[in-house]
Amino acid sequence: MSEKQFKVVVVGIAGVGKTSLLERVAFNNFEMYKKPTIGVDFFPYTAKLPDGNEVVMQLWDTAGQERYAQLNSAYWRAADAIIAVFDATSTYSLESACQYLHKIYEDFGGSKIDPALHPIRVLLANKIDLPRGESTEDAQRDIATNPSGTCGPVTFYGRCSALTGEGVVDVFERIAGKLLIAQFDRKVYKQRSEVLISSGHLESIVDKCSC
Ligand SMILES: Nc1nc2c(ncn2[C@@H]2O[C@H](COP(=O)(O)OP(=O)(O)OP(=O)(O)O)[C@@H](O)[C@H]2O)c(=O)[nH]1
Ligand SMILES: [Mg+2]
Repeated sequence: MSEKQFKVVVVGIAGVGKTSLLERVAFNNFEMYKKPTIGVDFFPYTAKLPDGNEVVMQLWDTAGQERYAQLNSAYWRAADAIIAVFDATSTYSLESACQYLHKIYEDFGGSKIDPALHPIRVLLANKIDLPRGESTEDAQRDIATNPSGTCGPVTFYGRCSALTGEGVVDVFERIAGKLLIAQFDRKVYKQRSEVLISSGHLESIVDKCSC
């Protein structure tokens, strides 16, 4: 079992199915009529990987309604992973999910920061049980073939249905695996920085910097 409880924040506009997704993965439950989330809710979840590893997560369910949008940036601070959810039948929700991912990437320091220090970023289509219009399919195909193009760097693109459960556990297992790898990368990054600092190398870089 992982020593750390990983913080996983779920974002996306209202009605894309964030709460439904988390209720499906945490409790294997689905309700057709749900109240909008107010503020933030938490769901505990432990992913069990095929190799026997268990990864403990705290899933943060944010409110998609516009009036809560300002609050969200406080929630994703110190997140280990971000899931930006969209409704597979809505191109608008896909564009919004990409905007969230882009903003979060910039908030964490964008390309100025070592990739090891960024959270895992997942773009996730929900409601794949519903039929999609042609333009939505085209937009999703474009994103799927190059998700990093419009959303900033994306760790992976997933598809699921909270209603049927299709793809849900897979997505969280995949995130769990990536979290373990990211934890290892961060340790390596920290050790490398410590070696550079103790050898005086970092100070000499800072000395030469005109910034
Ligand atoms: N067909 C279908 N409907 C879904 C699915 N997931 C959620 N829904 C429905 O979509 C509606 C909104 O779901 P919520 O989970 O409340 O959406 P949300 O993103 O949490 O919304 P906010 O809390 O307002 O941000 C509900 O009526 C759900 O039953 C899905 O995979 N398929
Ligand atoms: Mg909700």
